[in-house]
Amino acid sequence: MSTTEGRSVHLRTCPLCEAMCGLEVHVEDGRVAVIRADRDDVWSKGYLCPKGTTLGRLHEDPDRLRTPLVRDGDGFREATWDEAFTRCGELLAGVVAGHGKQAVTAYIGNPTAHNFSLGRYVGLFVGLADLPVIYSAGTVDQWPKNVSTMLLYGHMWWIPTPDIQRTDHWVILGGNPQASQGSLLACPDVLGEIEAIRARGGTVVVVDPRRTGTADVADEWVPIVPGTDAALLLAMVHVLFADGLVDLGDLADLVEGLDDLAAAVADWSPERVATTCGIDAATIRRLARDVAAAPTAAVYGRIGTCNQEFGTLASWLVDVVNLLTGNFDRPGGLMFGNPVAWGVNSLPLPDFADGVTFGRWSSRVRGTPEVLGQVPLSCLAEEIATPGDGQVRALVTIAGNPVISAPDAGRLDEALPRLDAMISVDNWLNETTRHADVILPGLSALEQPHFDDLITMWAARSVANYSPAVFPPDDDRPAEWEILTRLGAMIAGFPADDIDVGMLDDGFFAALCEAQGVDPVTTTARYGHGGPERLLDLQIRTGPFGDRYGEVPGGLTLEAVKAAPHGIDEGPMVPRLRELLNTPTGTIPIAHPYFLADLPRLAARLERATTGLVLTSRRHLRSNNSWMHNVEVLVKGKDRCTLLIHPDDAAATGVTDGELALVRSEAGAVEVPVEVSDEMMPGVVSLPHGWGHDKAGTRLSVAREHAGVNSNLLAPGHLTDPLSNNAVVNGIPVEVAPAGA
Ligand SMILES: Nc1nc2c(c(=O)[nH]1)N[C@H]1C(S)=C(S)[C@@H](COP(=O)(O)OP(=O)(O)OC[C@H]3O[C@@H](n4cnc5c(=O)[nH]c(N)nc54)[C@H](O)[C@@H]3O)O[C@H]1N2
Ligand SMILES: Nc1nc2c(c(=O)[nH]1)N[C@H]1C(S)=C(S)[C@@H](COP(=O)(O)OP(=O)(O)OC[C@H]3O[C@@H](n4cnc5c(=O)[nH]c(N)nc54)[C@H](O)[C@@H]3O)O[C@H]1N2
Ligand code: SF4
Ligand SMILES: [Mo]
Repeated sequence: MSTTEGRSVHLRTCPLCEAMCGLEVHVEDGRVAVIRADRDDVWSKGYLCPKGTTLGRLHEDPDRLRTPLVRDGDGFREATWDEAFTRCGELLAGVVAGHGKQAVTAYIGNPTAHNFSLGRYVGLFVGLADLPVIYSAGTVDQWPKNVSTMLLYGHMWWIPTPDIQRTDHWVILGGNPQASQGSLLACPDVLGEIEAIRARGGTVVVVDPRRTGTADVADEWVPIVPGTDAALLLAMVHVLFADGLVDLGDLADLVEGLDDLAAAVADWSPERVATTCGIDAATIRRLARDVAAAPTAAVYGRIGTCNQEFGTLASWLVDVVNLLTGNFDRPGGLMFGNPVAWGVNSLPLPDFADGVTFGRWSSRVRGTPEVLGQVPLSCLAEEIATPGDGQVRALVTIAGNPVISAPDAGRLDEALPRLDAMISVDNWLNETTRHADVILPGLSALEQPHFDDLITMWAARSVANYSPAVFPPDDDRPAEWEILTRLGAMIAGFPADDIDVGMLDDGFFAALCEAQGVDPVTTTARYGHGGPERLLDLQIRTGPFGDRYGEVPGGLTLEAVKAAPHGIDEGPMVPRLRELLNTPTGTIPIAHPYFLADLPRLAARLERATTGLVLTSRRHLRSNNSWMHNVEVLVKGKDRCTLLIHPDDAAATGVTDGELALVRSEAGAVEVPVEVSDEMMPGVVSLPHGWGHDKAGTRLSVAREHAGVNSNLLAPGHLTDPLSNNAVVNGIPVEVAPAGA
């Protein structure tokens, strides 16, 4: 921090997305005066987006909760922390005593991955609570990638990422970094990297039903019928084999099942899939040949390839194309990140030590077999609403807004009031938390330190950047790690007024020390404090660049990182496959039977005619899922919650630009303004997700004025990718008509 003339400047990593931009927070008279980019940040070098400049507004938002709220009739009253925790204890103990732990569940939302306390301690919550079933935003996001990564490399979170800073050819399927800033791909200024790829003679191709802002700066846009990426990729693999372009490079000894793969793709010619994908066979051949011919290439699939009917096949095949063309685990291809501070997620997964078994249990109502410990998020509503043994009666939401983000959102909204107990760890009274009995708010981003760990598992470089808190918390409010520890302990059966958070935290820390091969007793004795900061020091010191508590002279410590306020850069990604590979065979089963068994389902898709319109999702640079629409500067101006539709489809359905359309699916209907644009391919319409802020009983004064509609009212909950249990929110059949017609 530097101080001049009453203004202090605090350096800070933006926690909002994977770009992890370095910011300068200028504070005057105890308030944020302005937020600018930190040009000297070793990672982002002066890059930022409009959201990063609003951290002060989020902090100062009068609607942001600073005190626990406890239900009082139809509304809420402010409560002390003691009161709130006591109430949580009563509620949870009541349900556990009456119905057992099977009646309790939790939902873990997206900001958990971006929050200093939550990200490090949600594991302790889950461990203590030991709930039979939990839900997360993962099954509306990247679960297919977790499955393919688990089966191919033996760990669900070591997801390979495109090395875009060194590649010559980047193929993007179902990702729009112009809006999202990159996902499962941490790199600041992705559009700048696209420019750089092209400037060094490389090419960038975007495969997407929409001509996105990313496609606008790429060399080529290839429109694709939603949900058919797996067919496209299979045909590309077919071409690689047929043309003799398969070259595993240095990984030949590690890849197992090549002949099975060749046999499986033999009848997946480009001609066979062309009509289904809406891409002609010659283009498919060229796409495959270009990947093989490029000096280095990275094929990358993101949420458009996951939140769809064949998410797992597509996620698997993305990696297959990279593997087959020698573009895996080498600079310029797909690589594994090398975080300075290992994350709790990156540790070996004891449940899967002997390989993966899916379907160890099934959901009660729908009978869906679990995948990697989760069933579809859309099951939650029916598990609450359907009476019987095992009915869910208590729910803890942690930084999540499933009433907006879950498919079949209307059913969940109707089910939540039936719960006997609902506790939300959340900073706003929003569409989900308005159903809670107790809301426990965390600190604002500026009131707590920050250091990313999970996201750096797929970061372009090994960077360490610690941000101290800018403002001290208002009072002696607990941090979220303490809240999670308490809630976990309550579910475990500890009396609410007799929970020793410090002791539980020490136990957690000791277990993590042991996992890292350092002595828990002497290591714990080094610290006079617990919590995430102690954990972070362990993460850094036992990480790849760490000092291992003195064993490695000159190695990194948290103290050393703190002494470098613009961050420390330990260089680009390095090959790590041989170190990380953790499958039971010690090889990559490229033709794993779990994937091959799904090919008949894809073949059946080829027989299904594509008729009518289908709905897809999109993001906008100025939104962040559902929760930043309460920031006036981000929502003012043009309405961004619109139905994008191609001019031909607008003409055919009779809808008009700027007028309301009625969009109807088997799950529900919404009325939304139309935006006619040839950026959509014909046959596909698009709505942003994260809107629909017109519910009664929320405290979101700005968002309410810019409510938009919830696209998940249209997403049928039964549509899932059966291999991963991931939701299908792209490619939903819809009808569009002028509203009121
Ligand atoms: N149709 C459709 N649906 C989708 C998607 C899509 O593309 N299309 N995308 C899906 C994806 S990828 C995701 S990740 C999910 C997101 O789904 P969710 O995680 O359920 O939704 P968010 O909107 O991120 O909600 C974040 C919640 O955390 C709270 N919050 C924000 N910051 C903090 C904090 O620091 N601490 C605490 N305790 N709470 C905080 C907010 O108030 C809000 O309630 O949505 C999914 N749903
Ligand atoms: N500004 C902003 N940034 C964010 C978020 C946000 O809400 N706002 N959310 C964050 C989160 S939680 C996530 S998970 C990431 C997601 O990051 P991205 O994956 O980049 O997400 P989107 O920007 O939604 O881009 C998805 C693209 O997939 C396309 N698509 C839809 N269906 C298909 C299909 O079947 N096939 C193909 N090939 N493409 C398809 C859509 O048209 C869209 O262009 O973004 C993160 N960053
Ligand atoms: S791109 Fe924007 S939201 Fe993402 S880290 Fe940078 S400033 Fe924050
Ligand atoms: Mo996400």
